[in-house]
Amino acid sequence: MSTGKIMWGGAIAANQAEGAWNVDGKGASTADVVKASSHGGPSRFADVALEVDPNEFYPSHEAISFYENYKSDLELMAGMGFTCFRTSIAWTRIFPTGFETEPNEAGLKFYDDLFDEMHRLGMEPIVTITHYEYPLEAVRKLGGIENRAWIELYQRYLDVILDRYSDKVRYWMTFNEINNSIRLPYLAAGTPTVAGEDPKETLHKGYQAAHHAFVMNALTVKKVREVSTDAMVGCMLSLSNVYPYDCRPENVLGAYQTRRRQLLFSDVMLRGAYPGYHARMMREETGRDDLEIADGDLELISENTCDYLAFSYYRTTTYQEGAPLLVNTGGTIGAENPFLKSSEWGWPMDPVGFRYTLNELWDRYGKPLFVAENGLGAVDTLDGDAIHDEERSSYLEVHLEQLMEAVADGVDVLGYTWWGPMDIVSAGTGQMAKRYGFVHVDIDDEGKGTGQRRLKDSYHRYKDWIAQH
Ligand code: BGP
Repeated sequence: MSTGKIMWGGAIAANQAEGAWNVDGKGASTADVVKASSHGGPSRFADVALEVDPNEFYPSHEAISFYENYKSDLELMAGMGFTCFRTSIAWTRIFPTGFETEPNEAGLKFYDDLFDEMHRLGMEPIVTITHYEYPLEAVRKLGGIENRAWIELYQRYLDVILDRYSDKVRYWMTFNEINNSIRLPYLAAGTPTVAGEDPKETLHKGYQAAHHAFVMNALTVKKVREVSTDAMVGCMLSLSNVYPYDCRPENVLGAYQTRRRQLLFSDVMLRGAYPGYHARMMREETGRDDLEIADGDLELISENTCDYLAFSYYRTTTYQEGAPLLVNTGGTIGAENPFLKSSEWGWPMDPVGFRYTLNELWDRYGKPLFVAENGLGAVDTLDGDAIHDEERSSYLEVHLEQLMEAVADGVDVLGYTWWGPMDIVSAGTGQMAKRYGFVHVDIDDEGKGTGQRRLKDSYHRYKDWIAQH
């Protein structure tokens, strides 16, 4: 049963909201060289040129200028009664290339001011240490986190931010949706595409990147325990769920095996060891048995497990033997579920699946859960200054109802942060048109507009919900 009050709020990521991509000493991140794409188009993370082309438009460069507007934006969030707010620290505001030995004070100051403002408004900062935004210069030189050299760079970053913010931040999350490191390697592990590379080799790099993430996650837990008495560290995974397409035993087994490709990550970071199925899974996927594990890694992982599990839940899909299985920013995509309606971006809406997932994860780990992302990306239509976004309000309310059913089932929920409480840049496509916000932001897919903020009908619906809970 939930031991305390649930924190209600919203979640963003530095690279999808702040803009100011090269201001006050910030260096370019892996997000800052990713162009926009369109829904259904090719992945914007394939073949990313690791340099900024001055003639190109990059959605992260200005985004919604949260770096400049954070005080007024947070006021709007507080207006809904938020008791928490999730965002990430942009690694390259602190270490512009990732290699510096001294941090960038202007970057440190920004997050000091940001966290102070959150506390002033009664919102607990929920901080993602890195959210799809690795230092680009380090990626150019090292590749992604499949290169063990990243552990030293991460430790340096970790020491600075924990020493600086431990008195302001009580809820840390390490790597955003780190289970995407195997199937969205550039996005989640900073791994550049290598033209013509054997896909099995790419997958193996993902498993190696995952191992280094497990080590860095453990180092985070170790450091937080050294510098803070009441702070908690969560691992953060993309855990939208997958059902068997039907009662055919092969589909039931296949769904479970697909689910364990995601739960492998939380198994290691919450239970402290590689599960027995890992070796066969990696061998079958990559053709290789080997993984570079240094002396002490497994002990470190075993002794420093996370305090809670943070995850994103958007939708569910199904496993049908022989049907293609893909992964995008919303999670796994398999065969269509005939019982579910989908959003305009093709994301099925499944509130009962949300209750199911909360129970599944609570039963598996027995550790507090934090819903770090849930939300509906949809097209908004302005009616003068009004936006009657009934579908978004309905998505919110039916999912929150099912969250409360899970709490009644005995699930311990720490908090719920709606993804994109104000419109921000989509990770999957770089669009602004895919709007999640309760607050409309007048910026379009080309980065044009007044930036004006307007309250949508859903703003008041979430406000009412929070007031009643
Ligand atoms: C998750 C990311 C977020 C967010 C979300 C929604 O993968 O953690 O960054 O973007 O997906 O996805 P999208 O923005 O593609 O709609």
